[in-house]
Amino acid sequence: MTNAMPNMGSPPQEKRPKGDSMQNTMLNGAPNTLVEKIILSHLAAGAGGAPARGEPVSIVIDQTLTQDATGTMACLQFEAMGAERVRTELSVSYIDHNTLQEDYKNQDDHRYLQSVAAKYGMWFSRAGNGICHQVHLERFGAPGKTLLGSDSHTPTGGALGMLAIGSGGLDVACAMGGGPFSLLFPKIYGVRLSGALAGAASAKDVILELLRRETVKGGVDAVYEYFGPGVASLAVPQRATIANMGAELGATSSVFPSDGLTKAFLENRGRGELWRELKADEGALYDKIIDIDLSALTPLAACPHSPDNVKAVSALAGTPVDQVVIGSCTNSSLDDLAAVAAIVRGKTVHPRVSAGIACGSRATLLAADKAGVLGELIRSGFRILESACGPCIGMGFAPKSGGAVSLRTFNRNFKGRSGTADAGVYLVSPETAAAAAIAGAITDAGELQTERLNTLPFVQSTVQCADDMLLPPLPPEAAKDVAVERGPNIKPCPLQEPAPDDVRLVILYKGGDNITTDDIMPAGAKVLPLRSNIPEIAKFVFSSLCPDFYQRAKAAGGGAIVGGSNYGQGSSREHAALAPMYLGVKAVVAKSFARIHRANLVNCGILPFTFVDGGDCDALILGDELHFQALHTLLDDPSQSVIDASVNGRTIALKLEADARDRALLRAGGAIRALRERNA
Ligand code: MIC
Ligand code: SF4
Repeated sequence: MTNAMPNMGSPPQEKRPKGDSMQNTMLNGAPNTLVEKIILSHLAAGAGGAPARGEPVSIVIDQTLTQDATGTMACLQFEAMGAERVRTELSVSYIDHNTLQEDYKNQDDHRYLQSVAAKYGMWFSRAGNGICHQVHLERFGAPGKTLLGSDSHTPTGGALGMLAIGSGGLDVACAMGGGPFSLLFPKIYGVRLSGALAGAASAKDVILELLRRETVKGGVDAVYEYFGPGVASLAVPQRATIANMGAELGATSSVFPSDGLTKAFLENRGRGELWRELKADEGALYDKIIDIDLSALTPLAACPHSPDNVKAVSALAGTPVDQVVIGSCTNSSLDDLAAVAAIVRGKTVHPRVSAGIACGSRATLLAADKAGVLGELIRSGFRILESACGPCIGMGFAPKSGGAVSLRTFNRNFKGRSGTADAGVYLVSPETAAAAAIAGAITDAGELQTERLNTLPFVQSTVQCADDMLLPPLPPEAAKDVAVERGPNIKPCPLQEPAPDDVRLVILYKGGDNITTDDIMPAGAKVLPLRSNIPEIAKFVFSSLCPDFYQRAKAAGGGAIVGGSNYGQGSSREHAALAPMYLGVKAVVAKSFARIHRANLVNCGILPFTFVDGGDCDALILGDELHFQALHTLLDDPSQSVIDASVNGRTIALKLEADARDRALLRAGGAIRALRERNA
């Protein structure tokens, strides 16, 4: 046990795993963490006895969210399941990613999604209303609920004490149909906060500090649960910044207790009746405890090209800056905008800097208008971009060429994601971004004298009008007459073949550690409009890392991919599995996988192998042929997890860590085929 500190008035303990694997903890009757409480209160029917950490568990999903870039596939899959109406307490379809509308494609997707929402009983958040996570937090999030979203930053909702998890669209489609969500019972890492933020340190610096310590793979199959006296010094929007960017740790989710500040947040938005107090039990066990003294934090920046490449802003001071963008789903509260306004008041954006605001919600923009914040930002020279994802995924506002330095309050800085291949993106707090916008160089905002604004009254007075762009579900009688609108770019979701027994797979691509889903299936203004058309978007698989991947895959009639550790980190985009599947990829062999991407591979019937004892990765080279025999025996026998593959006369042992459900999906050729088989 670590030196125990009060956990909201009670001592938590660090659970020390014995041996190399995690100890199974019987949950019922023992003191529980908040995460355990939410999971236990949502166990799906037939889930059996008390689940143990590290073992598969199925939970009931109360709420779902989809966004347009992943939502069209999710809705096509939902339609294919034949349900008449969503069966969740609440499902919301957001339009926020593909809003550039360079031609008909994006708008066709919007109309398709709007008509599906009307037909099947979902809420619909119109383009311009804001980014799914920010709007969901403000308008729908509720303590103690489960939320599954087809976007990796769904855990933003953890700021309200809900268990909010990102997944592929197919898993969300199943949850919309009333199905449970299956996951590994996560490890639970306690983050004990003490002190209070001081000077120019911001909530963003809390999560950057955690990324510095834990890295982008530190949280795989874990949930970070926050507790300790420092929690009470962080308002819900600050907690949301931290929970949002927990996705960059690779975590399943991040969860804060629901306390008096949660109550105030909900009451200020006219939703006070949803509040309930939630916290961990005295003596709850954590797999490890991480201590952060908020008062010791100083401004930090995640340097190019990874969110865990964190340095002190003071060490980067003086670096010339070409672009500053504020907003995204990470830093879009009125407090964030007010902090920027306080710094830029009476000043003008430096001539070298192109500055923009991509605010995550229209409600925040309206409140910022009332508070006089928006006017201050416009006056100082910030360009007000649409309330949407925009620059965060290269949908406009790309930096200049020649190694531009872009400071963003966003959550991802993968190479090329900004739309400019050689730009270097630094992830920083709104305060650090604002200081750089004025100075034209990275600057410690602590050196500037600023006065904060009390934003609360402006939030309260804008709640009502912010609902105008949300369309509520239609009643069933009206819904049944709705015709679904399908534009010509919306193509059916392709299917994988059932698993072969004996197969030879050419290695089409070999990458290193931390390959992102942006690497596998890039986003950006050119590619994103093709999200509803797998045959077309497949032409862009690995297009920045391996420009001839498509031709290679076509010529070989499919094959395998080899990667290092944390393969598929980053987004939830199913397209990073669907498009390779369409090109005939049947296996990915990696040192380890990111959680959501691994689940997406299985849903697409792509075998996710790891190396036994981490070995043999170096032995595999591009163009090698992996010969698998008796794959059916591997998939049908739950006691078997290792298979020998022959490669150019050698044999390498590969591991398939898969539970019964995964094996069934892989055998059938993916989740849709498995579902069809079951229904037949
Ligand atoms: C992202 O931030 O990478 C995205 C774009 O929001 C993705 C979803 C997508 O690719 O559509 C995510 O985070 O899951
Ligand atoms: Fe949108 Fe960026 Fe947030 Fe993804 S990370 S949801 S692209 S704002």
